[in-house]
Amino acid sequence: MPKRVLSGIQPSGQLTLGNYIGAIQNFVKLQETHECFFMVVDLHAVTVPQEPAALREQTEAVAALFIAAGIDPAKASVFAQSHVPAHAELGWLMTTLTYMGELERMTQFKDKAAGKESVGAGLFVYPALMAADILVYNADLVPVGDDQKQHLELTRDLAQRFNTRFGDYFTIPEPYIPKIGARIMSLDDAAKKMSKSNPNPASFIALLDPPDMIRKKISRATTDSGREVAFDPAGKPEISNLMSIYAHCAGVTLEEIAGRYEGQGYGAFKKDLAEHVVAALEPLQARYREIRSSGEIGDILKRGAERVSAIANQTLADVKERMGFLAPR
Ligand code: AQP
Repeated sequence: MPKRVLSGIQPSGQLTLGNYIGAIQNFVKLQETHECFFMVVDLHAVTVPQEPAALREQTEAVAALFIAAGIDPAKASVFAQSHVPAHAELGWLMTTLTYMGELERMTQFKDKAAGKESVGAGLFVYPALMAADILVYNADLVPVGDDQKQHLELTRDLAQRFNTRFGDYFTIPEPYIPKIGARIMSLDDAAKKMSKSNPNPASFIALLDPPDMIRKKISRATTDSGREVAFDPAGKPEISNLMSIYAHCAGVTLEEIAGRYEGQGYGAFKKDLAEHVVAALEPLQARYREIRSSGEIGDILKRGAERVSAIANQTLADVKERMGFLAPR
């Protein structure tokens, strides 16, 4: 039996190069060897306020970007989280197994709540819903960027907790994190990860940014002092981040990049980097436009939800039985 893979992306803004390198590129690879489930996690997106029209548009856009990036709906199930109600119900059950202290320790919550006057309770409990997303399919492997590692640890703890209390049932999922590019940083501040919900659009490269905008954003990206193109995340975080992006988009190693720009300074490096990013994204953007204009996304999502629902509903029924819920007649 091939191992089962589950992952998701929030339709909370325009997908970035960080989402692509940290997550989607691995989705595309894994579909060749694993049973894959990739979802647009719309229930997570509403943990921060969303305009209804924008949420609908972004949900379709994320699904279309999955396909444009190379996910084949004949190989992998692509669906919207809210189309499979078992996620929300198991999410509640997982919330009841989660301790406040565990949620309070989540760095993503702390980052997103920082400086806000009022923060929705959904943002606080979201890791329990994420645990349900994974456990409802008994997934073996979860391809994510580095920022999701802590949430995955919680998922593993919750699965173990459930198994201890109610008898062995859940598979304990493993993270699958890229070696380079697991955390692509902001273009304006290498201390922060690149994020689609960052209000400053110059901080990220969106997968659908036009070529000239990509060139402009990269030429204005912050760089460390000095002029040597060298990979040193502690000493040269900005250049190291740009080098990781270069390595992914051009398909070369960090050593090759350092060798290529020896003695040339940052200018030539950034100029070439922009062209590699543009070249990597152009075919994806062309496919995206085709898919959106074909109007296929609704059907792809419908078929995906139909395929995965039987598994999710069975897990939910098993879990409820183990927890002592009376079965409906
Ligand atoms: N900067 C990043 N580098 C590498 N991987 C990243 N991911 C996100 N940012 C980077 C990975 O992309 C997947 C989708 O993430 P998500 O949409 O569920 O939410 P997120 O992790 O919170 O990503 P964003 O872009 O920062 O979204 P917002 O701004 O809405 O919170 C995950 O696998 C994540 O690790």
